[in-house]
Amino acid sequence: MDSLKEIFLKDYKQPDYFFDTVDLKFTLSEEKTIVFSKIVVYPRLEGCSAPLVLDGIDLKLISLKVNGDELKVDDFHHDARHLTLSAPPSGKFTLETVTEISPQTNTSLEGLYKSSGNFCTQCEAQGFRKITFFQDRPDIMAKYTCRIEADKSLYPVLLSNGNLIEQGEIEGGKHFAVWEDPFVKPCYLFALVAGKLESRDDTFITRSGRKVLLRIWTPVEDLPKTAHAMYSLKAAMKWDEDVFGLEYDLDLFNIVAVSDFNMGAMENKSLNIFNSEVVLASPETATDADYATILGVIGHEYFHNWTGNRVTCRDWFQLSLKEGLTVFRDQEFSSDMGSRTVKRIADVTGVRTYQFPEDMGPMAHPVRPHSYIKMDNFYTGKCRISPSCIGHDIGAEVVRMYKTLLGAPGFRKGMDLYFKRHDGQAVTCEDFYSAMRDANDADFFNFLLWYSQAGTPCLKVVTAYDAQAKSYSLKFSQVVPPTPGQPVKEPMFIPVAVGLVGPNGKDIPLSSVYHDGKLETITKDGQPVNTTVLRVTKKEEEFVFSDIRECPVPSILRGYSAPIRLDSDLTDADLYFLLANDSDEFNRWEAGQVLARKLMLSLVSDFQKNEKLVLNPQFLLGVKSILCDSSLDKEFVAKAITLPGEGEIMDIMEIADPDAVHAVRTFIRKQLATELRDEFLNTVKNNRSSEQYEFNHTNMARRALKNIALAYLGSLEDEEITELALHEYKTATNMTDQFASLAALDQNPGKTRDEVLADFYDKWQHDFLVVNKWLSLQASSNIPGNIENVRKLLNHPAFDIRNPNKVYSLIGGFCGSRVNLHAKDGSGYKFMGEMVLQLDKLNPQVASSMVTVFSRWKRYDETRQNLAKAQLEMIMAENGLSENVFEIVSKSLA
Ligand code: 0A1
Ligand code: ZN
Repeated sequence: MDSLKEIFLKDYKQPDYFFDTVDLKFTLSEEKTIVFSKIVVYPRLEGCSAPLVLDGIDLKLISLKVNGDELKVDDFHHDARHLTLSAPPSGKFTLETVTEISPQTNTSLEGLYKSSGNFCTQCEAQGFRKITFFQDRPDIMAKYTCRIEADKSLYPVLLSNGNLIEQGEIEGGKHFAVWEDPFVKPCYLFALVAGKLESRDDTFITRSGRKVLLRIWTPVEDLPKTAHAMYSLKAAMKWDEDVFGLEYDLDLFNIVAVSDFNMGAMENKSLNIFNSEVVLASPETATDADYATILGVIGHEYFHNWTGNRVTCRDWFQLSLKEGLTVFRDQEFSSDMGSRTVKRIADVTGVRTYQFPEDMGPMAHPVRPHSYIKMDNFYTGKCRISPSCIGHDIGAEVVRMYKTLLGAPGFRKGMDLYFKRHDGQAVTCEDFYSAMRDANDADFFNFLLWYSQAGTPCLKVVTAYDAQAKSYSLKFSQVVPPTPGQPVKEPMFIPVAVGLVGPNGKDIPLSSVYHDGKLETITKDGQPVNTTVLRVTKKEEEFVFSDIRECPVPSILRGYSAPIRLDSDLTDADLYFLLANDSDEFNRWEAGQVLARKLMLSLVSDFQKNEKLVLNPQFLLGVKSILCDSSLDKEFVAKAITLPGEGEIMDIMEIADPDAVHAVRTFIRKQLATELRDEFLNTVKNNRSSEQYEFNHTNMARRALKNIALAYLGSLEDEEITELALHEYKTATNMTDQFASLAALDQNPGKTRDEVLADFYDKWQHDFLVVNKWLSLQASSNIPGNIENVRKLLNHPAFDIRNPNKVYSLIGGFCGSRVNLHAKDGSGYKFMGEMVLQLDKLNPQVASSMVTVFSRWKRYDETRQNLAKAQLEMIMAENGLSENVFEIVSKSLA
């Protein structure tokens, strides 16, 4: 692996040559595809004599012409990665190449490839270089045309970006289509689709009266499952106009669903390509969670049209410029379409489950990395093990902090200025920062550190009430832990939203705070506020509220106003008080989570000392009061009674102990189910679906509550409960309820479990998305020794190692069981090692997402460390390892 090159942000140089127009022609056939490209090239500076270096991987060069003349062998150099023209003509010139590629054998699913008989492309981040020779970097923005020629009966539909300007027949049963994109774009937004597809059509009238044709393309049998995606698209278009004044800019918007796709979806200009998992839904086959994901991902890709496409990234280090911002926008969209609190809880859970662990491992990197070997590895978060999430959670949190600091109107002003300044450009995170700052004349102090410093800041707070002075003080101290390459950190600018809750459970109005030797007024429009945002910027710092007549309980970091770990001195009594009273619903939930984390950690320590586990009765009462509070939103209740995940607890332990954490979480769940059996039974009975499935918050919340109650009950090995779950399974009228009852039954090994799993497969074997749920449920089972079952499933006809969704379901699903993945006999690690090597030969992106399970091996005990390290070394020793896997394994072993 000596050819590996680490690329550094500090080495960024503007290109010597720009591209003006790019005319592409594809002749698609069964054996090979020929790509003709004609590019108008011009130098950035007059008189430039630099070589022109084009990227190209797995391309067969057939012809190379400059200004119409074939180049002589001495005038260019071609190796496995580049085509270099040593002395291009001065001034503007045309460059024509003809290349041959083989989409049929492309299992990496980047570049041009085939999925279920159809041609499709994936070019982000650096897949375009697998299609033709090009300066494959996002600051090369050009206008494209694309002519596609293919057999008409096999590929009746031919799509690319922009507008269809010509189409017709060619001899030999072939046909063609020519597409023209009027907007400049980087090559990563290029797309082509050719295949047998049908579309669901609809229209959207923009606020300026433009009529846009909306088309969602799928194989004909899937068309009925595209209604929700179309609803989501129209809702997203309307939302972006209402909230950001952003209108769609072409007369046509295409979405194509494909079944083989490495990630969730891709925002190619006017031709979004989606993993079918995040498009197709019907009440019978998709769960509420699937419906919500589809809404978010359709919104996300659509929103990229402005944040990513019209304004794009200068280089891949700026990825968060488009992803952080667009994830933030899709989070806001989903919040406005459903429950803001519940969405916030889900997003923060995502940050804790996927981002924080990464921050603690060898791949820890700032929001804007300083270097990479393979850019694909920086698409982080859950997106790397499941298409249902986009990742970039921390980038989105950084964008959210601008909004927290500026308020919604100030944030909108910043967005308006950003587009005014940069439409049609490839820019940097600083450009976004400057637009936010300049539009508001804001002082952001050292906020830019959020882009350059890695690691999750830990903020400690010590509180004190002075009854005599009637003042309340919050003393903050912050530490940013060291990460690879960044041993010493500076203090960060942390916006901390704070409210003080009085003994009556109501917020105390706040009008001033003493800080840094000054008394600052914190009123809004002359009125006291219930929540204020403190600007914590130093290593140690104190804020004192005056005129506080009774001792309050502070509600700190309301709405999770910064992506940090908070360590406060609040007592259990304070936390129970907040759980019952906080006006900030997010912090109400958070108080419960902090209590649960404390409880779980103390039980883990009992477990490790072989002491008897006993559930704190106050915790039980807390759960009971939330469960039985009919004034609360049902989905909020469902979230509030869900214990933190096993991973989250392992992350806060000195040495992660998967067995202890699993035993403790199982114990608490069983205890709660035993003690609150009647309450859970009533919850199930009172929240059954009687009406037709509808995607709305009230109905989804009811199902969420019913199903979490069922899940708790399912933890009891008890005949009555098994009967109940079986009844729910048999009478379910939608997948949400059916799958939840299956999952409840799945917890206990035995005949009923086996029968119901077999029944489910029988029913759904024709539907690959439902079958994936079935694979994933079994794979993630905590039943001891489940590895054997997973190995068996590798040979099941439903599994195919070439399909990323199936890999994420079965192999990724297996990683969901911490006890089996980290089994002390090493069987889980051995399995994953084997799988990574097999996958790497086929699809390096998918392989590298799987190999991340090893990256935090140093967090475990010595036995596990040795077992995991042995697998990493075994992978490292493999010949021909991809850059993707190499980067993660080498950094893990370093
Ligand atoms: N830009 C896409 C995510 C994506 C990234 C990389 C991919 O291939 C390596 C594919 C998709 C989005 O925002 O959804
Ligand atoms: Zn995105």
